[in-house]
Amino acid sequence: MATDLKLYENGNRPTWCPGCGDYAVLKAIQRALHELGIPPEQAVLVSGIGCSGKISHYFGGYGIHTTHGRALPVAQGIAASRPDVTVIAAGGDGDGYGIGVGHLVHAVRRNLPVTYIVMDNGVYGNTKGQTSPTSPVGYRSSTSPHGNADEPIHPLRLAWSAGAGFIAQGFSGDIRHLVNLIREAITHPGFALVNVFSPCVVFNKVNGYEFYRQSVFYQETPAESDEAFVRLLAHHPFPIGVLWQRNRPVAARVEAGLADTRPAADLRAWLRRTLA
Ligand SMILES: Cc1ncc(C[n+]2csc(CCOP(=O)(O)OP(=O)(O)O)c2C)c(N)n1
Ligand code: SF4
Repeated sequence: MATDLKLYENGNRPTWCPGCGDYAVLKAIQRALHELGIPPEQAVLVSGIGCSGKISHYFGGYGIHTTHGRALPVAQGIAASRPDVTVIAAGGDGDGYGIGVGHLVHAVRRNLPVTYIVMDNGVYGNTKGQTSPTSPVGYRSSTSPHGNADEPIHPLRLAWSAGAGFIAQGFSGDIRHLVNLIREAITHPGFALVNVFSPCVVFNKVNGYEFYRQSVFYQETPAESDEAFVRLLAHHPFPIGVLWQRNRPVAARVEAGLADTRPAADLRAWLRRTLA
């Protein structure tokens, strides 16, 4: 391993509530990069808005905190122009499967090398626990006081139907497993979705650690056929692991060598000249 694990931290102390699942996701990203020997200065963490979106504040490499639902457009821009950099995008279920869901579908189709980690807690944690796109039917909150009547988004099915090459699911209650998933996602040559059950211990009293401990099972190998994948997702309890993996051509721009590989210093000089 090339560098000290401490270098993947930046000294900022997370403001997440004690016990929030997002701590485990941050740790897993740091460890995965460290184990892969990717130094922090070769990695960027792009995040959306929400409690989960704060993750980029705590990362020792490059970080960009974007606007709500917009982590993926920014991450894809970086991936298209700097193929030498490891690009990770991260956010919540509201961010990625609500306001940003259109970007998810197109990022999957475009297949640029971005690892997208969604901290799925089934609520809008940051705005005090409203019903989110992955809240179950019947879920009660200030925005669905009589119980949620909307069918939840199934993110893995959605990504798969758009042609995803890599789909994994993890749980904040098992960091070692999550590190392995993120390592595999980063090394996958194309877009990779990692949905993480990451409990909000303050607002979601239904889908917490205990619920997921009882509700997940370890799937050791990706599904071998479309039918097997569909069967896997219909399963309750929920599978965690790499559930789907196919190599698809990465976006033409990168593959054709058209991506901009000039060193950052040249780019800065070019920007200064252009803006002068
Ligand atoms: C355009 C826009 N609309 C609404 C908001 C208010 N807002 C901030 S965070 C958030 C929801 C976050 O939920 P989620 O993505 O699930 O993240 P969590 O806080 O649960 O990690 C909303 C609606 C905003 N910041 N910007
Ligand atoms: S409100 Fe929920 S999601 Fe936000 S930091 Fe606290 S536990 Fe985590």
